[in-house]
Amino acid sequence: MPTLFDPITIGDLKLANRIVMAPLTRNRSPRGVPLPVTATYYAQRASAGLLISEGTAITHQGQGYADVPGLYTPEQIEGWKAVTQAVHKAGGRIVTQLWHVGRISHTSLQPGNGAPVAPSAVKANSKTYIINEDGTGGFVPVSEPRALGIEELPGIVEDYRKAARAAIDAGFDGIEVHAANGYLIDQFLRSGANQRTDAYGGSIENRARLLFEVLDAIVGEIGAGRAAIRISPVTPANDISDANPQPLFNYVAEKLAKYGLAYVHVIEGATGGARDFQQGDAPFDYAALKTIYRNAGGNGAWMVNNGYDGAMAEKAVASGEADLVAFGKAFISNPDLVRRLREKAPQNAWDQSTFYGGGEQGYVSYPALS
Ligand code: 8OZ
Repeated sequence: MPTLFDPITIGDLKLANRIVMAPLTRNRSPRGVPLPVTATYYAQRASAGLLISEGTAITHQGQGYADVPGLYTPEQIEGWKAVTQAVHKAGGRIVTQLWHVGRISHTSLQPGNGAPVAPSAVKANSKTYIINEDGTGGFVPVSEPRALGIEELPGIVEDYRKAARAAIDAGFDGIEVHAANGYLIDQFLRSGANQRTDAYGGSIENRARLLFEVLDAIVGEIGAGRAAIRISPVTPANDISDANPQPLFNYVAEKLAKYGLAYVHVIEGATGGARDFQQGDAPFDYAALKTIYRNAGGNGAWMVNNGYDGAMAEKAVASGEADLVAFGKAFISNPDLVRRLREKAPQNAWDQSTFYGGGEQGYVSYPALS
């Protein structure tokens, strides 16, 4: 019976254990450039089997929040090099999460202060975080998006390919495509945000087309063993919805099987909220999703996330339900979470007020066990 603390090989990566730091937005990268303190932050957490970076914009157009990092300028790539070197020196592994927010953005964050882009010109009932000219930050409603022209989509696929290459140049061990939480790829996937009538809208196959074009490009560029994906079949995050998510994600899982990705990362339920959250007529069947993936030949690691504590995680791995478990907020406040889980030691509480933006407090200030 495998335990949470056993090593595992996933794709091209050898991990020391099955505990993963989930991607966590921290808004501490002015101009999209990770600071030296960001290297400290990730290196402090390097005992995780795998670190997944915070969502990292593939282009300026993909930016949706103030001070989130990018991978599209030389300065950003240099900034990340210091991070990946620090993590590797500490014995860890780190992949980056490639992010295009689509409609979850604000004109002030976009090139030329233009409208954010989306599958359709449907505004989300959602907010984003911006920093005003006087330096104060705050949440504001997202801006009205414009629908992407079909002729623009190859450019977006190309942006993902370039960002995957930039990630490898920056020293990352691989990439995770952010196809979750109501951002661009999820906006194409799920019917609530996609009203297109061309080859990218309507049928399940059409709505999933952009995702698979992106994966084809990335896998062609860096290989499947360093590529992965994150999905969230029923989350309502960022006002996203689908009337019938099970067949949609069953299709996605079956098609993912042939890629040979390092892992498939599934957010179960509402991101950061109820695990039994439901969209459509029936509870989502995650076990069925995994079975479809395995039966279709999918051999990537199955990573689960959302509200796991140590006991749940141990059970998920021991039973074979999951190969890897990703922890979010607990990793913000416990740099040595792996040790605390192993020793069943008490955990530091997190301070929500320092999640987004700010300096070292609440970032690199949480103590490890002595
Ligand atoms: C919280 C704040 C900003 C962004 C996600 C990237 O939900 C995010 C995110 C979360 O995936």
